[in-house]
Amino acid sequence: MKQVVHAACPHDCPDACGVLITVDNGRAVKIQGDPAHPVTRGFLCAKVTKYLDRVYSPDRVLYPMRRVAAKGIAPQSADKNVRATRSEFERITWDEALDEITARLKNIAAEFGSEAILPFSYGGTLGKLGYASMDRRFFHRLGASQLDRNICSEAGSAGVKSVYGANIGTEPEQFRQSKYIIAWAANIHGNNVHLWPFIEEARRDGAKLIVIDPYRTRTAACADWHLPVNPGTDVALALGMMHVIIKENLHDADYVSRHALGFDDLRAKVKEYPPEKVARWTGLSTADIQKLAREYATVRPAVIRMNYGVQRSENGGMASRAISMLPIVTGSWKEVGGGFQLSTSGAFKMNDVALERPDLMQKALGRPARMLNMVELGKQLNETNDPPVKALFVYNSNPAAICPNHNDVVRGLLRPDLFTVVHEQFFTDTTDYADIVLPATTFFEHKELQTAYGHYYLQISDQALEPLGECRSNVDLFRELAERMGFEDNCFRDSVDDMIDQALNSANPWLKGMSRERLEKKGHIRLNFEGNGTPSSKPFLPYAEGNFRTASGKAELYNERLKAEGLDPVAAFVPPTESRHDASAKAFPLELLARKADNFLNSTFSNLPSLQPMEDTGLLEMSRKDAKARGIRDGDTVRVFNGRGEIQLKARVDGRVSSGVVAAKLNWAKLTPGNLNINVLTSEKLSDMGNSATFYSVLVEVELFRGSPDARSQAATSVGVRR
Ligand SMILES: Nc1nc2c(c(=O)[nH]1)N[C@H]1C(S)=C(S)[C@@H](COP(=O)(O)OP(=O)(O)OC[C@H]3O[C@@H](n4cnc5c(=O)[nH]c(N)nc54)[C@H](O)[C@@H]3O)O[C@H]1N2
Ligand SMILES: Nc1nc2c(c(=O)[nH]1)N[C@H]1C(S)=C(S)[C@@H](COP(=O)(O)OP(=O)(O)OC[C@H]3O[C@@H](n4cnc5c(=O)[nH]c(N)nc54)[C@H](O)[C@@H]3O)O[C@H]1N2
Ligand code: SF4
Ligand SMILES: [Mo]
Repeated sequence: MKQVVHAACPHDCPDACGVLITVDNGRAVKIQGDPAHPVTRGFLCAKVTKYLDRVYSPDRVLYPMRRVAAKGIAPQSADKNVRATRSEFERITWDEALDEITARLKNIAAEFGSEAILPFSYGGTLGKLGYASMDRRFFHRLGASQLDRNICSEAGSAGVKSVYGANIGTEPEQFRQSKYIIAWAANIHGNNVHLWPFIEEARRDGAKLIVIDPYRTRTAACADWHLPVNPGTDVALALGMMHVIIKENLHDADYVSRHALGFDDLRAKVKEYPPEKVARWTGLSTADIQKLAREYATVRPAVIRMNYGVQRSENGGMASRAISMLPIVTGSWKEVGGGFQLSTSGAFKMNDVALERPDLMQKALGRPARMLNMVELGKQLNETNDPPVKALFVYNSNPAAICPNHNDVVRGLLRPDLFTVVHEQFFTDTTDYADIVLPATTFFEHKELQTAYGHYYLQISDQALEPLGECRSNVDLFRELAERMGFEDNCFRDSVDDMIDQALNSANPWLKGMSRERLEKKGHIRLNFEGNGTPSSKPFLPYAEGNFRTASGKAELYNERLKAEGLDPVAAFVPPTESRHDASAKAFPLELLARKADNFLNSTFSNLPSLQPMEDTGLLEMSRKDAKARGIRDGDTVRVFNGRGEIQLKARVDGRVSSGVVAAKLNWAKLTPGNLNINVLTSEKLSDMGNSATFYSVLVEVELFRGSPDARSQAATSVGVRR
C-alpha cells in the first residue's frame, strides 16, 4: 500500500523545494527532494530532511486547548521539556473552542468595535491558500484591523521597485553561466542552499564568488573574496562602486541612454562618494572598493544575489535601491547569467482580490479597516487606542519569539484583558500567552498551491496524510469560524480546489495555460514567460530590452516619489542612528547582528531535538579585540544590554565578526538562557522605505557577567521563570 505523493515545501525560504513523500498505510515513512524539480533537484535542507520528526513529534498540538493557569511561561521541569507547558491547558472540543472564540469576538466587537480585533500572521506557511485566502476573507468580513505584514521584506521590495517597478530578477539556473557572482548580504549556504550547486558549476567554469557581509558566514568562508562591510553602510558602497565605474567610463552608455531615467542625476550624485570617503564608512580599503567596482563592471556576465539581510537596517530601502542600480549602470541585464535577484515573487501575481476579498470590509465597516504594523506589535498591544487591541488572533507566526523589542511584546501579551487565540503546530513561545490554542496541520496534511521567491516554478502540493489528531488547516479553520459567525457570503463555502482555480484565474500573462489540472499532473510548471501557452525553457531576461515595470517604463535612477517621502530622489547614504557613526554609539558601542540560524527557520524547528545539536545557541560572537578590551575570554558568560533590555549569553571569540560588531542567533525564548531571546535588544524602529523591521541596526554594550548566576543566567535546561 505504498504510495509516493508530490508536495512542495511551504516554509519561508526562497527555494520552495519539490518534495516526494512516501506514505505506507496512512503513515509517512520517507521524505526526499523531487529529482525532477529543475532548481531544487532532488535534495532538501537539513531541516526538512528531518521533517518526519516534526510531523510525528510528541510535542505537537493535536487538540484544541483552553488555558487554565495564569499567562506566561510556566515553571518548567528540569529536562527542557517544552511539553510541560501543556499542564497550563485543558483539552476541549472543537465545538467548545469555536463557541468560545465566536462569543468573545462578538462581544469585543460590540463593546469596542470590530477593529479591536487584530489578526497576526506571517510566514509559517507560504502556501498560497494557507498564507492568505480564507483567513483574509474572514477578517475582512469581520471588520478587524488589518495587519501591515512588514517584518521581513518591505524595505527591500520598496527599494527595488523604486528602480525596476517590480520585484523580479535573474533566475537561479542562469547563475551557472555567470563569471562574477556577488552574494550581497546573502547567506546562500544557510538560507538559499539550492542556489549553491549552480554557483559551484559556475566556479568550476572559472567564475568568482564575492561575499559582502559583516559576518563570516559559511558562504563567505567558501568564497573567493569576502568583504566584511560595516553593517548599514551598503548604500555608500554601492554609490562608491558607481563612482568608480562611471568615472572610469566602464558603464554601458547605450543601455543607460535607452532604458534608464536620471543617469545624469546619478552621475552627479556619485561624485559625492569617492572610494576614499566610502572606505571610512564601510571599513573596507579604498583599493578593495576600486577593485570590486572594476571587476564587477568588466568581468562578464556578472550577477548580484542580494538577499534581505541588507534591508534589515534603518537605511535598508535606500541600500536595496542603490545596489539594484548597479546592473542598470553596467547593462548587465542584457546577458544570460547577468542581472540581479532579490526575489522572484513578483512574477507569480495571481488573483489575490478573488482570494482575499477586500471588498468584504466595505460590508462590515463601510470603509477599509485601519492598518497596524506587525513590527510594532509591542506598541500596538500597549499603546494603541481608539480602539485598543482587545483580541489577538495568531496563526502562521510566533510573535513572542520573532518580533523586535521582545520585552514590550511580552508585556502586551501578558495583559489579562487581551483575548489571544493561537493556531499552531507546537507549543511555542506565543502559546505561553494564549487563552485558546488550536491545532494546525503541517503541509503533509493539506493540499496547497505553492509559489516561490527564489525561482520561477509553480507547484501543487498534494495532501499526503489525513490530519493528525484534530488538526485543521488554516483554510478549514477560517471557513468554520465564518460559518459560526453567521457570515453568509458564498465565498465562505469555497473548497481548496475552488480557491486554487480562483487564484490562477488572473490577468498575469505568465500564468497563461496554467491550470490546476495541469499542475496536478506535472507537479511543477515553469512560469510561461513567452505568454503563448507553450512554455519554453529559453532563459528569462526580464530587462534585456528595458521593459521596466515603472510608470515611465524605464529604470528610475531618479525617482520623483521619493522626494515626497523626504528621501533623496537618486540615493544617499544616511547612517543608521543605531550604528557606530552616530553619537549614541558612545553609550552602546557595538553593532549587534541578531541573526537567523542556518539549521532553524526563524523560530521554526528550534524545538526539534534532532536539529538542536546542529546549532550552538545562546552564544554572543565577538572579535578578539572587543573581547580583550572588556576582559572577556571565549566561554565566559557575558551581559549584553542596551536601553531596551539585556540578556546573558556565552562569549564565543571566533573571528566570525570584525571589531565593532557582535552577533547572536534567534531561538525560542523559552529555550534560551533566562527565557529571553535576542529580540529583547532589537528595536521597533522602522526602515527608511517600506516601514520594515531593523533587526540589524542595533547598538549594544557587552560586559563580563560578574554576579552569581541567578535564574536568568542559567542554562536552558534549568528551571527559569520569567520576571
Ligand atoms: N536556514 C534558514 N533559512 C532561511 C531562514 C532561516 O531563518 N534559516 N529564514 C528565511 C527568511 S524568513 C528569509 S527573509 C530569508 C532571508 O535570507 P537572507 O536575506 O540571506 O537572510 P539574513 O540571514 O537575514 O541576512 C543575510 C546576511 O546579511 C548579513 N547582513 C546583516 N547586515 C548586513 C549589512 O548591513 N550589510 C550587508 N552587506 N550584509 C548584512 C547577515 O550577516 C547575513 O549573513 O531566508 C529564509 N531562509
Ligand atoms: N532577531 C531576529 N528576529 C527576526 C528575524 C531575524 O533575522 N532576527 N527575521 C525576521 C523575519 S525575516 C521573518 S520572515 C520573521 C518570521 O516570523 P514568523 O513568520 O512568525 O516565523 P516563525 O518563527 O517561523 O514562526 C512561524 C510559526 O508558524 C507555525 N506554522 C507553520 N505552518 C503553519 C500552518 O500551516 N498554520 C498555522 N496556523 N501555523 C503554522 C510554525 O509552527 C511556527 O511556529 O521573523 C523576523 N524576526
Ligand atoms: S526550508 Fe527551504 S531548502 Fe529546506 S526544504 Fe524547504 S524550501 Fe527547501
Ligand atoms: Mo523573512
